[in-house]
Amino acid sequence: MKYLITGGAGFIGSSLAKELIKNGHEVTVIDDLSMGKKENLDIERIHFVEGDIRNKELMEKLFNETQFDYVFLLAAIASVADSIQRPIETHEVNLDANLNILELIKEKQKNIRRVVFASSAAVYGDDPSLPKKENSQIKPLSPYAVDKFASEQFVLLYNDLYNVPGSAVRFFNVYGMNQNPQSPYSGVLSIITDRYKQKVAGENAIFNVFGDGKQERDFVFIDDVVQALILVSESKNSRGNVYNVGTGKATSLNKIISIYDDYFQSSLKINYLPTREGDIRYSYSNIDKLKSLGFTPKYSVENGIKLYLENEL
Ligand code: NAD
Ligand code: UD2
Repeated sequence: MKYLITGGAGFIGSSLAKELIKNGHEVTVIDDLSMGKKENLDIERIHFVEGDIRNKELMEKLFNETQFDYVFLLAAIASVADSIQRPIETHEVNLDANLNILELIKEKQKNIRRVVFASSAAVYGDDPSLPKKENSQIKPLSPYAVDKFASEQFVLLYNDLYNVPGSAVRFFNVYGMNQNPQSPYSGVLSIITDRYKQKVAGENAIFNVFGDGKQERDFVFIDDVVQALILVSESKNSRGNVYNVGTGKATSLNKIISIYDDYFQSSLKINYLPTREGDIRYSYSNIDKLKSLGFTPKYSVENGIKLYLENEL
């Protein structure tokens, strides 16, 4: 099968690409390398296009050249903070470019089997009802979340209106190998891992906890996310539907820190700072809908973190 992954040099996209190649498929990746890295990819076995999904000529050329079976839309400026600083620029990537791609697929990709869009638990905002179900209240609190919701709805609309087979997934807090820790808004586990790497290297590492560490998230391991993406793309019943992707379990940041301390048999220096503005206290998913497709998360946070650290250090 022929696959296109936008944003495929990033954390989740590169892990998906690896699995698809392992399964014998042909994979094309388009990425502008703003956050992703070429080193995340097996460049010999992938058709890599360095470019911006906003570039209409480039996208048209890509869809003229190849008839894809599956398209995964993962490219995004995946930072809430950045979207608040630069709503117009992030909107162009997080919504407009995806709409243009859908239009191109409608016109040029008549045999496409599925388009899968990567949305976010951010669409649920801070409404206190838990766990989050796909039909829970939508309360986006940032341009990022508004664009994620609009893009996923466009994918579902193109499914219903124009017969472009589409599905969407709402990721909770994904962690694992190749997650970039560079920004203060990178996933918290990539930042903790980075601090431990510093400590192991003999540097004076300090990890900042925003708040009391009792905030809880649904941390889902990358291999489970890849499993979910492939399942959603291949299932007949998932057409026209949106799915939470998480574990269905909540873990506090303090518990995460203790799992790392146990693994390393030593404690990281913690600096407790005020709660981050707009931080959500508790978030976790209900994944019954995804389970109905045959999904079972294989990794507890303990097992996922262990595998992550074994690979990363
Ligand atoms: P990531 O930043 O590692 O990957 C996104 C990729 O998109 C990067 O490689 C980046 O270089 C690329 N990109 C950005 N702008 C581009 C552009 N204009 N043209 C081409 N490529 C561009 O992030 P990720 O964690 O792998 O996330 C993948 C998707 O899942 C994103 O859409 C993100 O919003 C969504 N998501 C991730 C999480 C998570 O926990 N990691 C949670 C919710 C949703
Ligand atoms: C996630 C998404 C975000 C948005 C949001 C919507 C990621 C990386 N972020 O933010 O894009 O979808 O959900 O709800 O997936 N923390 C620290 N120290 C640090 C970094 C983080 O204490 O150095 C805290 C942070 O304040 C938060 C928790 O750790 O309470 C998780 O932070 P995060 O940025 O990994 O994820 P989250 O859920 O805030």
